[in-house]
Amino acid sequence: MPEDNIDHINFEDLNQNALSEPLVRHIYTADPSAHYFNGKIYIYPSHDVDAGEAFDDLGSHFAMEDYHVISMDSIDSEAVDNGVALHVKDVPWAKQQMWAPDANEKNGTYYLFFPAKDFEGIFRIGVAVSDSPTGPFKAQPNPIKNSFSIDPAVFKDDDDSYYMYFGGLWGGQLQRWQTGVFNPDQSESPTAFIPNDSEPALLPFVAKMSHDLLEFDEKPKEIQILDENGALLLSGDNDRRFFEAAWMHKHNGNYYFSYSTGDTHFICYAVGDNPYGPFTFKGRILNPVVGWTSHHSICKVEEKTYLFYHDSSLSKGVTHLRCIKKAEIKYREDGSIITLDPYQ
Ligand code: FUB
Repeated sequence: MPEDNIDHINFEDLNQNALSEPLVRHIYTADPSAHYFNGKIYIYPSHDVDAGEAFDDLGSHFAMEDYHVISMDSIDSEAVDNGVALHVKDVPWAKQQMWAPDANEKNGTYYLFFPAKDFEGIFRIGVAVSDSPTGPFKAQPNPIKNSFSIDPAVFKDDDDSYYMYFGGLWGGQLQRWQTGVFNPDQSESPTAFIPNDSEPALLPFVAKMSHDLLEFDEKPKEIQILDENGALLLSGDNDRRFFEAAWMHKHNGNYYFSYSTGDTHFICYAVGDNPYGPFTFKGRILNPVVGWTSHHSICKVEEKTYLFYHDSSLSKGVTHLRCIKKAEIKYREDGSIITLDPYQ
């Protein structure tokens, strides 16, 4: 149910039939990256605000300035806002647009990973550090070397290696990095440099993290997403190809790479046998929500697995004023995920 259809939505009916309720209502939140640390749930969302920027296809209206960490004692308990965890004014290299973050823990230290535009208007990914999962976080003076684009998701594998998955099209600038160097074209067209429909789709990236989690340990590698015949998904395969919002989780020893298809508004997944892929497309996790963007994380809490996602229901459909939600996801015997409908 993307943005252009909202005139037809009766929000009272929609909320009554919604799969789940907003987790918090006093601020707008989006892009929830959820983790289970020491028996509690911590959610690292974007903090949506209305900064008065006009809507455009490069996402200028997503003019967020800070992050708040939301915590929950258990999956059904109240979601608590722990206040400002990091503000853009305290990030030496960042100018604006604090987009979808993630976090992880190593040896009792917590790391917040976040994209923001630098003073040249280029999205980079930074790290900020705290001794508490709720912050406040102290930003490193510079972004991660060789980082680019948006939507970092940092996955800890069973052997204690950490990998960052990232990338996002259009306003996320992934299409500008095809030569390995930022293309400074000023056309401001979100689709400039997107391959033709019959060419392979642009791919997200993964990099193993250094031991201190502050840098990449290797040059980021492209992640292949293949169809059922082993061919790369094509750029025109809009219902299946990667757009943004990467996430990685494991189930029964397999690696599930999930992501948003952006302008077709699905959360999809592909499965592989190692953290680098290739991953074979398997299906949808979540059908379109109210609002243009769809973004998620997947977090195991005790024996169950939950999808954390967002929609724009709290603001009655305003694209950049979203609210985070959660719902249980279930797997079939063969490992496939049962698709969720956000409204019944
Ligand atoms: O929240 C800003 C951007 O919108 C995120 O980085 C994207 O994933 C989309 O949700």
